[in-house]
Amino acid sequence: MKDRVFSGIQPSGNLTIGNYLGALSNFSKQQDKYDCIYCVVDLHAITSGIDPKTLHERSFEIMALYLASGLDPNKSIIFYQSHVPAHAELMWALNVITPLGQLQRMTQFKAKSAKKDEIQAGLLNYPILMAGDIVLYDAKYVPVGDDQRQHIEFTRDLVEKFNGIYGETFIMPEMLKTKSGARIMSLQDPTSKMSKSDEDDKASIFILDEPKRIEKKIKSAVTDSLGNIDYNNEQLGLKNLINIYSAITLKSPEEIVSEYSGKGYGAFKGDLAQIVVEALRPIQENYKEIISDKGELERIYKDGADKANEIASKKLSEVYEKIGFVKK
Ligand code: AQP
Repeated sequence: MKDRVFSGIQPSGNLTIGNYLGALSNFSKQQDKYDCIYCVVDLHAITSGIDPKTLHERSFEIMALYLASGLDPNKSIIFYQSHVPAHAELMWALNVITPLGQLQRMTQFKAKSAKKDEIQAGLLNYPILMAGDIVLYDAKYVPVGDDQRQHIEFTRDLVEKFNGIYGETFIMPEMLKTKSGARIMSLQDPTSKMSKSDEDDKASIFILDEPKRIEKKIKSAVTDSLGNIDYNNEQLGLKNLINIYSAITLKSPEEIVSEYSGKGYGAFKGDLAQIVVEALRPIQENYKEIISDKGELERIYKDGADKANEIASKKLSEVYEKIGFVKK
């Protein structure tokens, strides 16, 4: 039997190349080796306070992008999280054993709650929902970007805790590392990560951005006044651009630095823009075709939900039995 892979992306905004390089581009690569389950995590997305119309549109967009980037519904299970009730149900069972202090120490919670006047419990409990997503399917590997490392560690802690209280129930998951898994930073502030919910449009390159827009954003990306191509922590803006270049071409930062040594930022940025445009072109073309056939899209996600429900409801019954709930 193949090991299982699980991952998901929130429909909380337009997908960025951070989402693409950190997560999505790795999804389809796992399909032949593993038993893959990919979810559009819409329950997570509502922690961002997204309005219903935008959530609805983004949910279709991400499903279409999953397929456009090469996910094959005959090989992988692809579905919406809200179509499988066991996600929310398992979360409750995990919620009651999670220490509050651990949730309050999570970096993502601290960063997101710092921007809010009123902090909702959903934002705090987000990592529990994520842990449940993973363990519900006995996933061994989780392909996520580097920014999610802490959430995977949290999931591992929770597995240990649950298994310790109720006996061996969940598999210990691991982050699936890939070559292009670097953390991509904002083009306008290279100290914060590129995020789909960033309000500054120039901070992110979106997968569906037109070529001219991509060129413009890369040209206006923040660099420095040193003017020499180098890879170090004094030139964080440039370092981030080199990471993007490296993640797409799989050339090492050292190779890239030596290729551009003596050339200005303009030449480097021009080439990078072309590399990004060409990497996204096939996905954008596939996307246009897929999104125009909503009927087929619906058939795919409904079929995915049926398959996911079958696996998830069995696991939830096992969990409920371990906890001591009376069987119905
Ligand atoms: N900047 C990034 N670099 C590398 N990987 C990234 N990911 C996100 N941003 C980067 C990876 O993309 C997947 C998307 O996960 P998500 O949508 O569940 O949540 P997220 O990490 O919170 O993504 P965003 O774009 O920052 O969304 P918002 O703005 O809504 O919070 C994950 O695998 C993540 O590692």
